Parts: sequence; structure tokens; C-alpha cells
Amino acid sequence: MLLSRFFVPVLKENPKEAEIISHIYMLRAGMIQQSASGIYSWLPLGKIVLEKITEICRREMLKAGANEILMPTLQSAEIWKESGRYEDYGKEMLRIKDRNNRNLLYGPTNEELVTEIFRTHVKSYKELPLNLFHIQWKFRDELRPRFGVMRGREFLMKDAYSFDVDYNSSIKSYNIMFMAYIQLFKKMGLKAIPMKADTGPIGGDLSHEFIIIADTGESEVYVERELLNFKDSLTNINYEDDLQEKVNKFTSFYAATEEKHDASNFDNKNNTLIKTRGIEVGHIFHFGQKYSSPMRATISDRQGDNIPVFMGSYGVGLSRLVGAIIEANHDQNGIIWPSEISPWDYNIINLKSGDNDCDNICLKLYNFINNNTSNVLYDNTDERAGAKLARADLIGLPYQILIGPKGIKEELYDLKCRKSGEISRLSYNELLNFVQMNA
Ligand code: 5CA
Repeated sequence: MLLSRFFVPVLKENPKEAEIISHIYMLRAGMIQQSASGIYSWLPLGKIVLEKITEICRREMLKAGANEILMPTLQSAEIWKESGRYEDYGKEMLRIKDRNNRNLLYGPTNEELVTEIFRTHVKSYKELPLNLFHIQWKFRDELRPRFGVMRGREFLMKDAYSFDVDYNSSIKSYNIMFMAYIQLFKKMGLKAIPMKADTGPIGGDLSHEFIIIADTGESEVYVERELLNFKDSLTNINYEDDLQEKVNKFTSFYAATEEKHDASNFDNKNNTLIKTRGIEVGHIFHFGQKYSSPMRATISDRQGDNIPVFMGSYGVGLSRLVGAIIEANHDQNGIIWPSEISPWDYNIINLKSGDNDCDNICLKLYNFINNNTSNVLYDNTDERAGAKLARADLIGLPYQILIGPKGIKEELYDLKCRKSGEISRLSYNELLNFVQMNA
């Protein structure tokens, strides 16, 4: 991508309305624009990152055997009356009437709608287990939308729903999602820690939140130090295996959100329990027959009896993740994208646009990288070098390649690693090699 063709409305000043660093940087780097309180447009840079996060999540869900569907944002109030949540959900639910005076709502979550789809088609345990997921915008009329995309009113969620014949198989499905979450956050370059959590308006007997430790997080959490340092090697998981043992490796540590914390459950004589803050990027629930009973989503079991199906639901806050990743990866100059979700790997910066030699080398390099990996943003604008460098740091691509008259003369060019700040001086051929090795 040529920066001269790229719509990235960078702000020079810190926006007054933003309190936390991810919100400040997302506005400054032209990733989002507020449209109403807690509602945002995603501009190109933001959209690319959101898409990358979404794709990693989608791939891991498919790998875990889930089926992708797409349910609408608007739902009929009828099914919510069946489950009993229409009144319970209160003011967070955006209620709408259509021209025929029928009650609709903008979905804050999809347990009811997916249960309706299920009960229409599935009648026997032979068709189970089944997991249906979708990636769709949600609306919750939050009392206090804040921190940009972190607590929005409209936000993008991946939500999956599992269906099983009995409690034990349902726990297996929960465990599959548990491990899929461990994997998918890792693939985003993140360490998300599973913690015992409250089930809130979704309900159920078992639930874990996946939390990224950050001072600016809204959740207060209690976690054993060892779990913070726990490194589980990223091996591909076989989702056909019994995953209980793998899940136990995580749940054997003490980790709980404030609501679930109980000091009497943990012997802290060695002072290993840490109280800290974090961002909830995922939340999984097991709630058995809570929705299938009132909504009569029944199946015939092995004995031929008709029973309400056992369910769980599994959410990832995809738009929140963009902010959370920035909270976990930045410095005073801007964002530092983990390479896994970076919009591009390379940022070529022409320090003297208009200079024939600089323009030629930049263009040659740009074409080479484009043909090899398509993974490059080229700053070909004619702004001052200082402004270009500051913008490159703010946008935060992993590698900057700086081409200026000094480098041309010496035939050595600076390759800067955004994260470490380290600069290597490489010949043109060494640069090409680096790009090829890194591809
Ligand atoms: N139906 C269940 C699971 S599919 C559910 O709705 N769970 S949830 O309420 O915990 O939401 C799932 C995830 O969405 C949360 O972990 C969080 O990462 C994200 N999320 C929730 N509320 C917001 C919000 N207001 N703004 C941005 N992300 C949010």
C-alpha cells in the first residue's frame, strides 16, 4: 500500500475525550472515529486489524469443529419472552418497533435465536455434538460506555453455542472451547489468562473469563503468580482428544475475578497471590438446560426419552481486542503491533521523497516486497522526515526501512525494529534476504 493512497487521518494532538492509551492511539492513528457515544466507524487501519483478529478467531473455531453461521443483528422479542429474558435484560437492551408495531430488539447476545434455529432442525442425540458460531455486531446500551472500543455500545463479538445430549458431553464441548481460546489468543500474540468468573445475565453453573493483565483493565482479578508466568508450548491441539487434562493444567492454579474471589479458598502463606487488573477479552459459559427448557429445544436421548438439550455459550470480544492488544503492546511513541496481527510487516520510509535515488530504491524495494509477501506500507508522501518517522512509530508496524541520501551514499540502509528500537544497517541485498527469510 502506498501511504499517499491510504486513508489514515492521523491526529497530532492527544484527543481530549480519550482517557486510556489504547483509545488515544486508536484515535491518533486514525483507526476509528466516534459516530455516537460508544458507537464507532472503523477507518482503514482499524478495519485491517479488526479483520486480522477476526480471521484468527474464525480459523480456530473452524478447527475446533464449530460451524459458522450468520444470525441477524435484529431479533424478534417473542423468543426472548419465551426464555424469560425480555424483561430481565432491562435498559441495556435496545428495543425497537417496526411499522406493524411488532417488537424487535438489537441483539445483545444470541442464546435465544440460536436455540430457535436448533430446535427447528435437530431432534435426536445422533446429530450431536453440535457447535454453531457467528461473528456479528451486538448492541448493549451500556450505562457508561467508555475507553473507546473497550466498552462500546455497538461491538463485534464472536459467539459460539454448543449443544449436547448430556451433562458430561456438554462439559467436553466446554473444554474444547476452553482450549480453543487458549490457542486463539496465543495466535494473536497475547497471553489471556482463564479465570473463574461470575455468569451474570447469561447464567449457568460454570464459567471462565479470559483476561489480559493491564493496569487500565476494568476487572479486578486475583491470580497466582505462577499462572502469570506459566508457558504452555503452542502445540496444535487435537480436538478429538479428551481435553480435561489440558484444561486442568490451567484451572489447577488459583485465578478468579473479583466477584468470584474467595480468600478462604487459597492458602496465601507464601504470598504468591497477586491482586491486579485486567481486560476481559473472552467469556465462556456452561448453562445446561437454562434456555432449552423454557424454549422447548428437546432431543430424543439414547433411551428414546425427550429431554432439553445441554448448552454452553462462548464469546470473544473482537472489537475490544483491538484496544486490549494496544494496551498490552505500546510505548510513549505509539503502538507496537505483534507481528501476528500487524496490518503490514514493513514500513518503507522515504526520507527524501523527490530525490531520484531515494525514490528509485524505495520503489524497487516496495515492488520486491509486494511481489513476495504484499506486506508493506510505503511512505512516499512529501512530508518532513521527522513527521514521517513519528507517524511510523505511532502506526507501529514491526519493521521500518529508512531510505535517505546518507544511506544511498554508503549503500547501507537502516532497518529498525519497532519493538526493540534496534537498528541494523544492511545492504540492499541483505535487506532482500531479510524480507525473504522473514516471509
Ligand atoms: N453470550 C455470551 C457468550 S457468547 C456473552 O454474551 N458473553 S459476554 O457478555 O461475556 O460477552 C462476550 C465478550 O464480549 C466479553 O468477554 C467481552 O470481551 C465482549 N464485550 C462485552 N461487552 C462489551 C462491550 N460493551 N464493548 C466491547 N466488548 C464487549
